Amino acid sequence: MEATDFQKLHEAFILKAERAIDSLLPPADTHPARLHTAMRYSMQAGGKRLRPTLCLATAEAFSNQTDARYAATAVECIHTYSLIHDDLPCMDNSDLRRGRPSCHKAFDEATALLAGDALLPLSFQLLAQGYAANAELARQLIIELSIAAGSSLLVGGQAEDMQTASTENEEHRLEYVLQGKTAAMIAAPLAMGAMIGGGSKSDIEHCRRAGRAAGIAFQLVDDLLDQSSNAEKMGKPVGADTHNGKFTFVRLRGVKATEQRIQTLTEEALKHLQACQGKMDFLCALVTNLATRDR
Ligand code: GRG
Repeated sequence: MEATDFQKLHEAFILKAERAIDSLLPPADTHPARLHTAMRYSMQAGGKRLRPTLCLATAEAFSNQTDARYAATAVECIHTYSLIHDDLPCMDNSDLRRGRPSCHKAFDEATALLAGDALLPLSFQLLAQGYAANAELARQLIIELSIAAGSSLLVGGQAEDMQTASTENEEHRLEYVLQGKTAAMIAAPLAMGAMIGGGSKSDIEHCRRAGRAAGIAFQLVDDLLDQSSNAEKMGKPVGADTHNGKFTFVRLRGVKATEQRIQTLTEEALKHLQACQGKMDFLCALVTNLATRDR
């Protein structure tokens, strides 16, 4: 796919995601207004919109008959709740997110905690209501997202990452954290998009696997950028991993091995996408671009 075509499509997906978020979130002035304002503050702070883009683009790659916007927004709700909670003083204690004060800095800790809490059920409400006309689809989407966001993946990965570093089983622990904290929430929108687009069982599984591989690659790129980029470009503090003594793949194996693994994982993701029956050009270009991103 030509770079300019990719760019145009990418921007269109981001715009579609932004519009869906705006229309599906409770209005800021609905009581309790401070809570709803905080939810919108974090949801509408920009960000790459990678997860909703993956969901919208995958659904379209198979068919555009069913509206993927509910699922795209649901995934971004979970992602944003996890960022809000991760920034809290009891977790990463980070003051900057998506280029502006993190939710608890702009509001207060209790409001940030509750804004994250409220985004979580909103996500499942969107799936249950948005796909009510196809109860089996709604059921599958809810299972996919709840597993990805649950105690064995997103929350489990975060819990493992919060444990004090030890030298025992470091590689094993690191893989668990990578799968849970990052890859799960990248695999889910791909699998969900394939479900919405009516992909076969095999398509859905290939998309899920592509997401897992691309998700780990995404995190490894993030780890490299944490060492080499700056806060202005990233919209969040950099150097935090080193500062917090976090075990990352880069710290464990070095830059060269990390770059090599990013390439291998990207090839694996592409292989899975190319094995699908849909029109996968945009998704392949997106996965390739993620490996070379600089923010
Ligand atoms: C609190 C349950 C709970 C989980 C927190 C998301 C998270 C888990 C922690 C944030 C720190 C981190 C490095 C997470 C790994 C996933 C990741 C790279 C998130 C940032 O995703 P981007 O770069 O963010 O896509 P934007 O803001 O662009 O959407």
